[in-house]
Amino acid sequence: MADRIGHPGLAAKVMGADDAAALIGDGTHVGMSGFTGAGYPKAVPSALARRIADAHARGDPFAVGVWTGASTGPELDGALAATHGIDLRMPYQSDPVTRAQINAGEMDYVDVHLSQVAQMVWEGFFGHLDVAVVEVTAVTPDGDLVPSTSIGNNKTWLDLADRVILEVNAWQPEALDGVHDVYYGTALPPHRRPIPLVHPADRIGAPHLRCPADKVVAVVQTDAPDRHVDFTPPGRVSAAIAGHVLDFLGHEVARGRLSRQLLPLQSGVGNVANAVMAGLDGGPFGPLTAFTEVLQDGMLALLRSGTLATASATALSLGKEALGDFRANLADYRERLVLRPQEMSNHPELVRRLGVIAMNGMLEADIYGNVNSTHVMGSRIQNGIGGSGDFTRNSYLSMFLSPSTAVRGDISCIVPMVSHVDHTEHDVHVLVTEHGLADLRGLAPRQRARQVIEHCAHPDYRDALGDYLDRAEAGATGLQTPHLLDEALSWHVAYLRHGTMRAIGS
Ligand code: 0RQ
Repeated sequence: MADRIGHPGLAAKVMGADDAAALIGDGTHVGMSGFTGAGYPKAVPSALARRIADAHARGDPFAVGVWTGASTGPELDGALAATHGIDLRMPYQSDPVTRAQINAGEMDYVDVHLSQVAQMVWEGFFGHLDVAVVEVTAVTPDGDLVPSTSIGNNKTWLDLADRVILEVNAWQPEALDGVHDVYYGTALPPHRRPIPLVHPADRIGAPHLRCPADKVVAVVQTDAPDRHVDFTPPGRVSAAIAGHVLDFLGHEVARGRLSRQLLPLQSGVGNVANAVMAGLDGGPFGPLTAFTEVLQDGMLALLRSGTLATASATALSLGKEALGDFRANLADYRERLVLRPQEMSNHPELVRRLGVIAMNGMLEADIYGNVNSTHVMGSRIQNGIGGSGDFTRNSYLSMFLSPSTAVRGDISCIVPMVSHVDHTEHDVHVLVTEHGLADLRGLAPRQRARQVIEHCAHPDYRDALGDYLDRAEAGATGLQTPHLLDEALSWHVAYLRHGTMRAIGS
């Protein structure tokens, strides 16, 4: 382990997690590493949670602002939220305890496009960054940092924080060294230059993160695994959605709009996304590339089989089996995988230049193509927008994939008007459910509505939606996007009346 810390000055700063956490006080803004359960610090956040709990037991106030790359693990979000020790969280979370506190109004949450976090922090919108807590794989003799299984916002945290606490995790394979590409050419307007990346595999930066040794106040040694989420094998609904996506891509190739190599793929997280990736394996397309933020099991399998030639991301998010495979075959994968800061993996300039095909999940879409990714019943946060907006708004082809109903069929995911808008009708090209696919490109709103109802809505809800549209066309105050506002807005309220809201918890 000691040889993981090649810099003598930093080796001299090794201490226990409790001593490191003692350097973080009440009111501190803490930038932590971590993205979709990969590369987050495993020891200091839990030690900080204990420190906060002790302070609260004494009757002393103690809360910190927690900024990360994206979601983390129970040792970070879960532990800190359980102590009521987070006053503001950003930019993305998927932790049940954190979610409950946000929805109880006990924790502020700022849901930010992941590509924009770095610039917003540089511009000072969240206040000053006091401390960075960053997991790394190793420290080089020069004091440079070998990142671990995610990069996220680590470059920004290390650049901006007054003080840095490093966790050197012996569980992370040393062979990760060389996988990363940290671009140091970013700047704020008006000093920005074109980013010299024209292919997902391009390397335009350095393999390591930089951090002045004198900013490092503590080095904590850990040997702890990343959280892993096991995916279930694709069920009937996911497989049907994947089938529609694959047929559609085949159709686009047949029309000459895409080649068999398609365009760089971005895929959100979850079982549906994994099912699409599984469907691509052994299919007619390839060799493929990915320009995405998270590499999950399905994409790793595509890399293994060679269907995917190369992948660019900011983090891994692997189930147990895939993680084992990744660690065992890292020598092979490392040649075809690049991990970048999230301001690069999700960068609008790059997503637009490369012509990415974006595929993300959603909670609901309306008949005109507006999408809600974040708020159940318009008010309760689920996770956050994450990178879905970065990719959707800038991609060549933006798709949203979802089962047609939620909560055992009690809720239609196709509604007259979404209860919260994350992605507007202008940015959403294709909607897919297990019942079919609606290609909304080139269609006027009323044409889109017919397509969405016919192809995507569950048969149980098709008549009600069709009836709504008929009556809206007959009675709305305008026919560009006909709505009966009292009915559109009460569509969700009907679920409340039927008690479904109680069934899904509050
Ligand atoms: O509730 O958790 O109580 O069972 O919402 O729904 O079906 O498990 O959905 O895991 O595919 O995630 C949009 C959340 C979909 C995800 C979202 C209820 C449902 C369930 C979750 P339970 P599922 P998935 C890359 C890109 C934003 C970030 C993003 C997401 C729970 O895709 O977070 O895309 N996206 N990032 O029962 C009421 C509806 C509902 C509903 C589902 N219409 N009404 N409840 N639910 N639909 C990754 C990153 O950015 C890091």
